[in-house]
Amino acid sequence: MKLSEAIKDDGLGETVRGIVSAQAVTDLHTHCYAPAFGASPVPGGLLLWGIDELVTYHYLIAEAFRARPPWETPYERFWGWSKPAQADYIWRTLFVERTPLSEACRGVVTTLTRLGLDPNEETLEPYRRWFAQREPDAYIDQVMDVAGVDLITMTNEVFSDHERAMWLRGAYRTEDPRFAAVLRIDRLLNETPAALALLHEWGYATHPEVGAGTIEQVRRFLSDWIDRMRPAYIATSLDSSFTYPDSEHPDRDRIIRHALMPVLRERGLAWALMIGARRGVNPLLREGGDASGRADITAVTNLCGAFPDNRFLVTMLARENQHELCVAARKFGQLMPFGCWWFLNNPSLIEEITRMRLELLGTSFIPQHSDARILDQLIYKWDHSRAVLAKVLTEKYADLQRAGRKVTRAHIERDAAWLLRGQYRAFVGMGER
Ligand code: FIX
Ligand code: ZN
Repeated sequence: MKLSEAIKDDGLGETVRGIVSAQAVTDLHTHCYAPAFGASPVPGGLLLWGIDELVTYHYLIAEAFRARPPWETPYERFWGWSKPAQADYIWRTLFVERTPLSEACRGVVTTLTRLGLDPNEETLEPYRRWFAQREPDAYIDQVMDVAGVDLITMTNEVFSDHERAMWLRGAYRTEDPRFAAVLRIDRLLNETPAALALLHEWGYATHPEVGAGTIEQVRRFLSDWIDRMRPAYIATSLDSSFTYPDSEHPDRDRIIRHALMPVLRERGLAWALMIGARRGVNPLLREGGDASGRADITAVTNLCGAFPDNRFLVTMLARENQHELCVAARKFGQLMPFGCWWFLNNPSLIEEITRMRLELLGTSFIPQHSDARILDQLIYKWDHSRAVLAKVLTEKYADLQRAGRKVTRAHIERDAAWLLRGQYRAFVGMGER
């Protein structure tokens, strides 16, 4: 087919699917780590990979407690088991005794299949034997190749003692070109007094009363960690009650206004706000115990209005916030909606949200991030999201052709490259690596 030739409607779906599948993705948000941070099953290894990690993903733990409620399998009993024992239990409960229909279950199936394994085994032993033959560093290349991911953005928790110590001792001094760092500062904004006390311990002369001196120290802390991590952006997840301006949390308000915003602006970095998690609704489920809540979009529009020279990457967890986030983005060019986060990362919701974003924003948004916690999940998260993106794009191209505009292969390639890779890189000012 010639580049300039419009694609006939009957071949459109296949062409779009082919292009979207072949397009390399730059993944904006994951919890995957470079191997320099250590890898599972070595204790303390931050890079999680392999069958036992895949099957004990917190989404699946929560689902296992629905299949067998806590009066059948008490939480303490489950947490007392080793990781392989937990994985065996989840496999039996969700994949053998029941049909693995949920998105998280299907994800394990897709991942195994795309790795060339048969996902119909009764036990995990055959998979364990296969994974035992992999070595994490080379396996990262294999997973990135199968998933079609060219860069994995990490989430680097400066308030985790374990991770912070690794950065301080230079475990990651030689940057891994497959990964980008992100300075994640949840505690500073969500538990400000405790975070300021920690900063004090770490040599920053903060004071519990947030005055000019403390603001100066917080700026120094942020700058030091920007220098150390060289992050693609700074990130925070915020409760659904987040507001700005914030008279209920004056210290948080002051830190955002006088420390975070100026430092980000000076360093040319975006702030990623992940809004709408309600943490610890069921602490007995540990990582799986967080829920979602509807947030107030005026926090986002007020930030954009107050800081016109700052850039904001925003994802919101509640389905109810998606339309107003698109509307807000139409008002502020410095606001970039991204991803279908967590409980929205399901085909039906990705489809709805992506369609709405295309209709309201054209291609000026970042349709998805994987949020992979376990390396292998990159495979299914992107496989499933690409399929939905291709479906929605096909529908939109067909509408456009019906309206009289020719759509060529080159147009589709340009759009896919921008949506899956270019937009994120351009927004955060990431050069070609
Ligand atoms: O805060 C976050 O980055 C969330 O994505 C995670 O903490 C959450 O547990 C998750 O895995 C969602 O997909
Ligand atoms: Zn995340």
